[in-house]
Amino acid sequence: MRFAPSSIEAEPYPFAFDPAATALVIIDMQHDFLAPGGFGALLGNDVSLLTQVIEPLGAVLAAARAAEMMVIHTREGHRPDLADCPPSKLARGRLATPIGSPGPNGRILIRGQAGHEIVAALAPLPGEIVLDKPGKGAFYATDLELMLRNAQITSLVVTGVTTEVCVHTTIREANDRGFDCLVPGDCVGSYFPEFHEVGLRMIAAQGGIFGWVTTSDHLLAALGAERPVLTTTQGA
Ligand code: TIU
Repeated sequence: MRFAPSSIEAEPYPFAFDPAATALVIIDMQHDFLAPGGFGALLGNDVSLLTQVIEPLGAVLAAARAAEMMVIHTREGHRPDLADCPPSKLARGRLATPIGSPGPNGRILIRGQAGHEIVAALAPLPGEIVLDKPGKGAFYATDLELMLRNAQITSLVVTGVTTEVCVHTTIREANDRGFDCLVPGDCVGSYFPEFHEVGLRMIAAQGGIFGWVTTSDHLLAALGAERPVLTTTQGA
């Protein structure tokens, strides 16, 4: 069901939301960033900090699907021969197990490997766009802008991981291309809580220099959806 345009409570001021002209972009919710043994973990990060994004983002994804919004899932990763991996990216971090090395989830950050897949709770449906990207930004070396323009999309709801890396880079790229970006803060996550918080503030500061920040609850309300009540089975 299509929803009429509405206004969403946000920082720095209400966001003019038209679901028909807005795409939900889900950045890199892959095992390589969320599971032990992946790229994120090998960089020295605590991956458990990211899993809290899955539940609110799952509710937003369900509501966006019900509202027939365009949905785009991105994945960061490289060709098996690493032809699309800059030598600088391969060398960065002086990792003992660099991109392409075998790991518990297959070769690290390589397309087609288990670690490269999107977590099951947010798995793409047939008809949804899955965009493989070699960089941090979703516009760099991809056909994202072409697909958005063809679909007459003017605004993006940007979600996923990590707040200050791939989410921020994508928002900055989108902003310079003239797209309005709305970020539900609980639907993005970082290995660094302080970077997450400042990353969100940087988006909405200076009159919304990069975009708007809201919550999944405000976004769900605009989509006529409610957060599912989580029930626990005690004593079972
Ligand atoms: N390391 C880190 O925070 N992020 C990435 O390398 N990629 C994404 O953010 N997807």
